[in-house]
Amino acid sequence: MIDTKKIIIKNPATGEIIQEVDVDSRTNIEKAISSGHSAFKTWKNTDAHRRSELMKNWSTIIQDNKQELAKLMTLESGKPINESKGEVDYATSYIDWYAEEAKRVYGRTIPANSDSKKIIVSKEAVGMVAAITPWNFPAAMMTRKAAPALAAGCTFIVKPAEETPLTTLKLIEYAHEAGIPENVIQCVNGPGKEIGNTFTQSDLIRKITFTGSTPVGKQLIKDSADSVKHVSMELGGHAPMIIAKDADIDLAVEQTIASKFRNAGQTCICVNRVLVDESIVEEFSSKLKLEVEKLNVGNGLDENIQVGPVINKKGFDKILSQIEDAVNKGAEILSGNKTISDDQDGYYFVHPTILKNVAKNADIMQEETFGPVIPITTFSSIDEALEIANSTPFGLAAYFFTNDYRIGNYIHGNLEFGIIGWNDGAPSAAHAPFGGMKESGLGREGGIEGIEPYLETKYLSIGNLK
Ligand code: TXE
Repeated sequence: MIDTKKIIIKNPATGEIIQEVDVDSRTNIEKAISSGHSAFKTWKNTDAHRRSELMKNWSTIIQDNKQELAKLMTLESGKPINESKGEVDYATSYIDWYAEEAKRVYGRTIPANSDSKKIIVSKEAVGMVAAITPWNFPAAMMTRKAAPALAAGCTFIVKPAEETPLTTLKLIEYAHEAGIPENVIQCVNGPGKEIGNTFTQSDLIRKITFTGSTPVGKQLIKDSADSVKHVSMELGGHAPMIIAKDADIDLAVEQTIASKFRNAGQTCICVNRVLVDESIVEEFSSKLKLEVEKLNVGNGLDENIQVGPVINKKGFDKILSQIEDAVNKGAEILSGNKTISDDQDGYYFVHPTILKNVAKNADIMQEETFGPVIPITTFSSIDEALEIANSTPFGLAAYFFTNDYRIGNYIHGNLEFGIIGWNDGAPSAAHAPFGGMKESGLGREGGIEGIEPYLETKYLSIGNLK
């Protein structure tokens, strides 16, 4: 919730106010951009081994403060405390990975078409980078952008989501404590649209990196065109999970739960549509129901809770309207669909819900849910499953379960998605290139690919050597 000068951060599990954060004025933001820009030359020319060392210090300080940071994350985002601790590890894994990659930004030489010439290709930092991050992974979405940017030699400014700025502010504090100069990594706070406009309108910012909804991503791409900025976009997903008739059903049930209920289903790669071969749907659904009903819903500070609240009323209403629409179009509620809400700005719990016989034209089969709901539909052939899987504008993550190599190879080859899990519901890792096709985004974060979007290519032709 925002007034003109303060962002009020509330615990989504209780509705209680945790803290207020100042909204930065446009003048403040422009000053921050200008100081980040003036720091660029020095940071870019700081040798890669030194940058790497400072990043490692940053990672160590974050780990030293893991318990405190995890608690803060649970308070502002609602996610279960064990997931918050896992997210701290996940967040530092990006810093650790790119602290090493900083030392491996290689150029090359090209054989010239004359013996009196030499051509040398080098990679250089793109300049100052502005990041806009969401609330679902307050630590990892920030480090996944900051780490490759700093490793490449870019300076960095981030605007976290209004719901969860506290984790980011802590991470920035730790970065400065680690010795990364204050104007090399900065944070500004306030409403997305205004700050987004300030970023895109600034000629000093050379790259925008964003994780969030597809409509906002499209707007940022358009606005970045005026000064031809680099863009990286990690946008919405709508992951299908295909369960073939030979699949290990117990494994598929376990992985569906692990993928779907992490962060109460508010994850861009979590399973959104479960497509099951019609011959095994009864067995799969009844096993899934048994396991889903064991999950505990409640305040994430309690170690026994697996499903916390959803982030806010907007998210809560979207989930309930998708359930209602599916039921109106013929779906059966197999489990869940209970909510707890007292209509305050906080306290929004949706119980894990399974919907069976979901019509292919239901909203939940077309739009990202961002909530703990599993819609199940059936298919009678792998080609039909692929057609359903590829039938949305999204192309981030997809999953399938089969033990038949030929079927798996065929499914893999025909899915239009950037991240694919085969008998694996948790594919994400700092050392692998995370990102989507189609309207799910542009660019990759993680792996050796993840530093490329922060680098420019420059070539030098040396002539008249003889
Ligand atoms: O997203 P927004 P919201 C999806 C998910 C969710 C839906 C809406 O389906 O239900 O989006 O969530 C900033 N210019 N994802 O409303 O608005 C905003 O301040 C510049 C998937 O939270 O996109 C915040 O920092 N920035 C996604 C960030 O964008 C703007 C994660 C995300 O907010 C802006 C989050 C503007 N005009 C939501 N408007 C994923 N890929 O994981 C808002 N922002």
